[in-house]
Amino acid sequence: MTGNVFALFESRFPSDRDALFIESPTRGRFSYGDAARWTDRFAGFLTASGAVPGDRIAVQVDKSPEALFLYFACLKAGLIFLPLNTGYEAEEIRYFVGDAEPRLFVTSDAAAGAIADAVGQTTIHTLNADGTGSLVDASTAHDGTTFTVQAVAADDLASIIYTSGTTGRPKGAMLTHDNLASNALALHRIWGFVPGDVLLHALPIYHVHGLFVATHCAVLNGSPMLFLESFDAKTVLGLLPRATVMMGVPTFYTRLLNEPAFDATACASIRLFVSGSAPLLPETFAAFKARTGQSILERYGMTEAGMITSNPLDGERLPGTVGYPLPDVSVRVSGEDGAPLPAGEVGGLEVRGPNVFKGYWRKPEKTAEDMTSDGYFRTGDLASSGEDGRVSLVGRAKDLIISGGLNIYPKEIETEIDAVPGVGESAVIGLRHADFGEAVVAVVTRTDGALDEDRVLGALDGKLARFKRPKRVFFVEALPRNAMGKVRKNALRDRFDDTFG
Ligand code: MLC
Ligand code: AMP
Repeated sequence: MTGNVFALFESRFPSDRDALFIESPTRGRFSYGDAARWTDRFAGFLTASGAVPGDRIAVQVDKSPEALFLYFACLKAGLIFLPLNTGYEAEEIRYFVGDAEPRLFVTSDAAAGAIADAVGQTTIHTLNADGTGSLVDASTAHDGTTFTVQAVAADDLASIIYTSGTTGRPKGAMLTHDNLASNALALHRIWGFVPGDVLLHALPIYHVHGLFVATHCAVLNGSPMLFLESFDAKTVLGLLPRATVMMGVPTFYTRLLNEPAFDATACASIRLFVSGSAPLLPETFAAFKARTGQSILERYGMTEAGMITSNPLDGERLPGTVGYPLPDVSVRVSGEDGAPLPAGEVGGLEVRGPNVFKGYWRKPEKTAEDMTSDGYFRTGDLASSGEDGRVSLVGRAKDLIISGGLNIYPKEIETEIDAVPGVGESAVIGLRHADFGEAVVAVVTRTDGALDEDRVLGALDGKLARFKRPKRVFFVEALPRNAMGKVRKNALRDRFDDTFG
């Protein structure tokens, strides 16, 4: 019995291979048989090109059915899938390639020129959202061939996903086949997937939410996915009557609520709305319930540990809480001295279980720093746990902004801004934003009085993904500091609180 998670997936493909797997408004219909064929084609090609188990395949492409099949192919061939947000710019790519040393970098034809220098000597192939590209052409000879699942150990790596941090450069979180399998099986069970379920999939597939949580549930259920290239509220509204489950970040739900036509009738076929990746505001939960009669199920997770807790499918879904630990997952709340805290007290949330990653790629000291001696991972989230084990997140120990479900670490942006000529120093903060939940803002002191917002932002071009760019830059005489010399970001947040209304 192999530990390859793809063997589990394949065992759940419907026996009728004509059964629908993906329906895309732009790309049409792909059956489970199509998925199997493309997976074998890509796996055969990658292997014939010399890729061997353990090699990294970096993939920065727009969402498409073939992009998902490339992920499957990597799993099946024992290669390590390394997805990258399409927003990452050349300088960010240069770092990822240097750190991960992928055997192959897959990009789009449109982006290939801009990143060529950053990718260096690494072989490049292309895969475009319309299903064209050199990867497709080069793999033609493998179409229709059969590829046998590569035997791997359950704790061999299936994927590396980069996550940023409060200090230093992004770190590659190493996820094993068993991390993915155990989490997928748990979610499939606790969210009660049943024959006939149809998943509305509008998330990107370069982060754990869209790639693992959503896709794996559908595959384990042998279900179809209505697969959108990106989230568009009107398109989603049109497709909802054909779906039974939808997963999204809170921005999806606030945008749906902004659609006057969104009501109980529009989502009458949906049995489950799931939210995660960022806090779902209790007012959004309440507005959604008032409009549709449905309670959004909020769950909590992170790249390093997959899904950790979930509100119940059958019991009460409480706004402002993230529910109970998944089966086989244990969580605890610890004080600064590392001792577990009693129910109700706020401390650092720690997690242990088959979902917890193997460590940071080539960073054993960083991995050791974040693990306790008894095998718990320190999430960096602040939480309290109720008497019944229900978890509430109450803040973050890490200086992190979550904007539209994407994590942004201020330090990374401050470092770039501080290097701009004419800048004295900077502090990057997250401010309340009706659409993104939090929006990035930079507060800057200048040594050159002529420095303006455009020049600061222009200096970030090519260096930082655009979703990380401050939506505003404010200039101040001096940054407020506490007695220890630390910037008082709370004071800045209060001062600029009403920037976005
Ligand atoms: C896009 N932009 C953003 C942004 N997304 N800015 C801040 N925050 C975001 N999240 C910027 C773009 O750079 C662009 O700016 C402008 O907004 C319009 O871009 P767009 O592509 O048209 O945006 P839109 O389609 O509206 O995208 C917004 C979104 C998307 C919320 C639909 O970001 C999204 O799908 N988010 C989901 C992210 C996700 O999957 N998170 C899960 C991580 S896993 P400019 O300047 O270029 O014009 C995780 C673990 C867990 O957290 O628990 O799940
Ligand atoms: P990432 O590192 O991109 O995987 O993001 C993980 C982080 O997202 C977690 O550590 C939390 O801070 C945050 N997060 C995920 N789900 C939730 C949620 N339901 N509520 C609040 N924060 C969340």
